[in-house]
Amino acid sequence: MKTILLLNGPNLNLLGKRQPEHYGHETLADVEALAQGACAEGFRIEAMQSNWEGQLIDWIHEARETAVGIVINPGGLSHSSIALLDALNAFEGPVIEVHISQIHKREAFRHHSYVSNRADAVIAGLGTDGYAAAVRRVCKLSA
Ligand code: CA2
Repeated sequence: MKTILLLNGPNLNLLGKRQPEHYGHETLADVEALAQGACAEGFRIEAMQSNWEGQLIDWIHEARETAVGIVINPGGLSHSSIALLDALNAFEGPVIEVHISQIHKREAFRHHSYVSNRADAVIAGLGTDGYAAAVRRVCKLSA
C-alpha cells in the first residue's frame, strides 16, 4: 500500500463549525473521508492536522520515509512560513497545495503563498472537492 500524507494546518480543525461563507459546511472528518475515497487502488491516506508549525514540519520530515506524496492545506502558514517551504523542499515526491477558498479573490495578503514555490500544483476555490482532485493527481503521478 502506498501512503499519501494529507496535512491540514492551523485552524482547519474548525472546518464546518465557523465561517461557512469561506469554507463551507463540511468538517475535517468529512474532508479526510473524501480524500480516502478519492484514492486509487493501492493507495491510502494518512491524515494529520496541527495548529503548530513545528509539528507540521516534523510530519513532513517523517513523510520522506513513509509517503509517496503530500496533499497540504497549510492554512494561514501558506502566507508566512518559509520554514514549511524548506521542509517541503526536502521531500522528493509530488506535493499538491489545496485551498478551500479562492484565495486570489480575497484579501491581498492571501494572494501569495510560499508553499506554491514548491507545490507541483495549486488548487484554490474548489471547496473541499479540491482535496479529492489533489489526491487523484498524486495517485496518477505516483502510479
Ligand atoms: O482557503 C483555504 O483553505 C485557506 O488555506 C484557509 C486558511 C486561510 O488562512 C488561507 O488564507 C486560505 C484558514 C483556515 C481557517 O479555517 C477555518 C475554518 C473554519 C472556521 C475558522 C477557520
